[in-house]
Amino acid sequence: MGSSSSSFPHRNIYLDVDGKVQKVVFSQHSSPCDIKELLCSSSNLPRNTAIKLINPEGAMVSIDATVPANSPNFLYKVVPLSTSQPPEREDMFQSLLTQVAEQFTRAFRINELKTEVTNRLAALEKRVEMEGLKVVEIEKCKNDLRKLRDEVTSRGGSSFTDEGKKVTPRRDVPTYPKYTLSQETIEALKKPTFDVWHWEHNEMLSCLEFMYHDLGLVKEFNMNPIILKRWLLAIQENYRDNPFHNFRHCFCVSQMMYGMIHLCSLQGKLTLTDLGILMTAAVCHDLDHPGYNNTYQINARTELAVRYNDISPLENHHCAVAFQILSLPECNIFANVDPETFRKIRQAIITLILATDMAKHGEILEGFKQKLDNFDFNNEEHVTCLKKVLIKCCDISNEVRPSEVAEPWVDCLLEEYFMQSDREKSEGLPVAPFMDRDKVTKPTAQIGFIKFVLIPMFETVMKLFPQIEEIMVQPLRDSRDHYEELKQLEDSMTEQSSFMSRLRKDLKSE
Ligand code: 0WF
Ligand code: ZN
Repeated sequence: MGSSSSSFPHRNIYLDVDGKVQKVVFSQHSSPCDIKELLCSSSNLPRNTAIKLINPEGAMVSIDATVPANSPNFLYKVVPLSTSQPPEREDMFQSLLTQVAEQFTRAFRINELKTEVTNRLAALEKRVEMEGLKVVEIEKCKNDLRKLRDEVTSRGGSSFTDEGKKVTPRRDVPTYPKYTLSQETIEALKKPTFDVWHWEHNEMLSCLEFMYHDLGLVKEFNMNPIILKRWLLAIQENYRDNPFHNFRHCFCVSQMMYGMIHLCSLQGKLTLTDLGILMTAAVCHDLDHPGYNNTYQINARTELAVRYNDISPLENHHCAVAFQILSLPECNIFANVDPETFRKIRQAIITLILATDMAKHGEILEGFKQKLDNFDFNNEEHVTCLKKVLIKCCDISNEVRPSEVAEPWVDCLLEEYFMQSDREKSEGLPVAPFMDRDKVTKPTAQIGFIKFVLIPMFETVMKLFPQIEEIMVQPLRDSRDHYEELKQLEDSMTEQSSFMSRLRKDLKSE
C-alpha cells in the first residue's frame, strides 16, 4: 500500500484535527512543501509551521507524495515541532526524509516533462516529415518546446546533453539558422573553385544539408529531414579545432566529392546508395581527429594505437565515432533503411574511411589501375576500387583549388605537423623530415606531394573521366609550377645569403 505509481493520481489522507476527522486530498505530483502547507492549513496551523505527521501508534509518517494512504479508522495527527529547542533526532530524520522526498518528486516531475518534450518532438518531427510544416508553425512548436525545456532546467533538471562526451546530440530541433542558398552559391558548390574559406560553420552545415537533398539521398533513404540536420550538427561537434583536421576540412572533402559527382556525371553511373556512401564517408572520414598522425599514435603507443593494434588507428577511430553517432536514434540518417541495406552501407563506409590512410596509397591506386583497362560500372569490385580512389582524391585535393584557397591549407597543415614534431622531439620520438620546422618549407612540402602523389593519382582517374583534366589536373600542374618557381626563388635567396656570409668571413680574415 501507498507506493507511488502513475495509476494513483490522487491520494486521500485522513487527519485527526482537534478530535474531528479531516480529509486531505493531494496529487502525487505535489512536492513535500505543498503537502506540508496543505497539512498545516487543514490543521488550522500557519502554513509555514514546522510539523511532523504521527500515526495512531506514535510512529512518524514521511511527509511527501509517497505518504501511505490511511483510513478514518487510522487517523494521522499533525504535530507542530518545537522551534525553540534543538531539533530532536526524529525531527532531523523527518527533515532529511523531506529533503530526499523533495529530490524524488523533482526528479519524477523532470522525467515526466522530459517524456512530454520527447513525445512532442517526435510528433513534430513526424509532421515535418509527413506534411512539411510552415516555418511559422515550426517556430511556434519550437517555442512551446523551449518553454517546456526551460521548465525542466529551471527545476534543476539536467540538459539533454551527455556532458563530458563528444558524441552528444540532443533531441531538440537543431538550431543552426536556415540559410537559403542563392542560385549563385548552389552553382558554385558544384565546382572545385568554391571558396571554402568564405563560410561559417552554420553555413557549411546548410550547404551539406542541401547536397543531401539535391543528390536525392534524403528521398532515397527516406531520411527524416530533422534527423539529417541533427546528424550534421553532431558531425560538426565531433570534429576538433585542429589547425588542419577540423570541420572545414570535412566540408572541403565533402564539397569536392559533391563536385566530382557532378563533374564525372556519377549520378548516371553509380547507384544512389553508392552516392550516399561516398558523401557520408567523406563527411565522417576524419571525425575526432586528434591532430597527431598514425606514426605518432603508434610511436607514442597512444590509447588509439593500443586499441587498434597499430592498424590504421586514426581511420578506425573515425569510423567508430561515425557509427557511434549513427547509433543514436535521433541522429541515424539511415534509420529507415532495412537492416540488410544498412549492413551493406556500413561496410562500404568503413571500407572508404579506412582507404583514406595514406599508408595504403600505393596499394589502392595499383588496385584501381588494374581495373581501368576494362572498367565495368556494373562490377561491384570495380566500383569499390573507384570509390576508394575518389575519397582519396577528395581527401587530399586542396591543391586542385585556386591558389588563394589552397595555399592557406598548407600553412594549416604545417602548423599541425610542427605541433606534432615539437611534441615528438620533446618525447624523444622519431620525427619525419617533412614535419620538421627546421627542414621543411611550403614549396618543399608541396612539390614532392603534387608531383609524386597528386598528379599521378588524378591522371589515373582522368583515364576514366577525361573531363577532370581541365578542371582538376591542370590546376595541379599549375600549382606544381608555382611551387617550383617559389623553390627556385627560395634557393637563390639561400645561395645569396650563404655567399654573403662567406664574403663577410673572408673580409674579416683579410
Ligand atoms: C604538406 C604536404 C601535404 N600537402 C597537401 O596538400 C596535403 C593534403 N593532404 N595532406 C597533405 N600534405 C596530408 C594530410 C594527411 C595526409 C595527407 N605534406 C605531404 C608531405 C608534406 O610530404 C610528402 C611528400 C610525398 C610523400 C609523402 C609526404
Ligand atoms: Zn582528411
